[in-house]
Amino acid sequence: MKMNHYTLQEIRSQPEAWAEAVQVVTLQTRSLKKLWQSGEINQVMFTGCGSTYYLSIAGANLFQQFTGVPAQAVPAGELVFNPNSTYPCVNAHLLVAISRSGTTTETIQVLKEFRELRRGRVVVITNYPDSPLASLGDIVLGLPAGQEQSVAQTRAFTSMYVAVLAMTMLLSGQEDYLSAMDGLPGIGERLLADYDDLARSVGRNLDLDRFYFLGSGSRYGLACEANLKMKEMTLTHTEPFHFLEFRHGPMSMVTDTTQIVGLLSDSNRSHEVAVLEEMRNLGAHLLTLGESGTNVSFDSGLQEEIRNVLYLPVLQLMAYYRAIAKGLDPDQPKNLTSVVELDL
Ligand code: F1P
Repeated sequence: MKMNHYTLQEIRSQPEAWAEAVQVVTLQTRSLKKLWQSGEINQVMFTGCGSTYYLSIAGANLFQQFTGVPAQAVPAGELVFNPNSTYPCVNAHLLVAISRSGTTTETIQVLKEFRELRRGRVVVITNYPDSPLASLGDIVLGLPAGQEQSVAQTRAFTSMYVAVLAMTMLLSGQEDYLSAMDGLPGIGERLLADYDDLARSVGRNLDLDRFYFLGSGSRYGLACEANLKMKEMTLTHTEPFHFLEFRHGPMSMVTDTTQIVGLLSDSNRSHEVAVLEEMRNLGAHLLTLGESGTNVSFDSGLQEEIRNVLYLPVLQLMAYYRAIAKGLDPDQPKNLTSVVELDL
């Protein structure tokens, strides 16, 4: 079995792309601040497709938390085909369009219509700064170090996520948090080395037949992304939930072949752990990630929201190892292409 998959190289090299993302945003400080202060922006929309829609969920949550401006994430396809029920009724928007390729048809269509209707200003975040989508942005955060060969997003996703995080810290005036982000790549590299064995042992346990990823607040979008990695790379039934939501029905699915992955916060740790303990009593296998006292402990010393990207590398590795254990090719997931281009 081929072991030098692109996917493994991309997962392991992603911390380098995080450093580029912080630098790219920092270099665009003036233009980002000028756009943000250019006029009363009273609604921020994040959009993308698949992984980049989940990134939008994570980004919108953080952006509203730190700037106080209402922010929401909508799949690009919904903005194209259901604009009246998705665009808020105000027009002073900032649209943040996120796309690894910069060629996804729905996302490009959103920007074309957004500009035609003069709904507001646009920031494009992409790994291909010369892409068609990038040409439609007022500001482009181009992240070429996040480019990848494999279909399922890993390095690309986290490079764009770090750019969203850095932009959020910049526009909310948290320059100290922005400079603290320089520590992320080194911590990411340590986690990838320290927890490779754990990721491999969970990934190789083929008795597990369903995975649930639990995350709340700014971690929910990341739980969605980890869920998608597991689907795309390993063809396993997986679902993401907000922690407390899991009790309201989905817990009926818990068996002794169920893996529950908890993206634990500090701020709501006790309520989140209570859910996990109940599921352990139903027979579920647990894997917890967080700053400390967890199976995967970051020990980062960083402020809670700055370290969210650290939840992903070990979970990406786990999906990779499960794909290998199942005899699948993680570089080329079944039924998928790296970009969806449509004739709209
Ligand atoms: C969007 C996307 C990915 C998905 C798959 C197909 O691509 O839907 O999120 O995982 O790779 O393409 P992009 O707009 O981010 O390039």
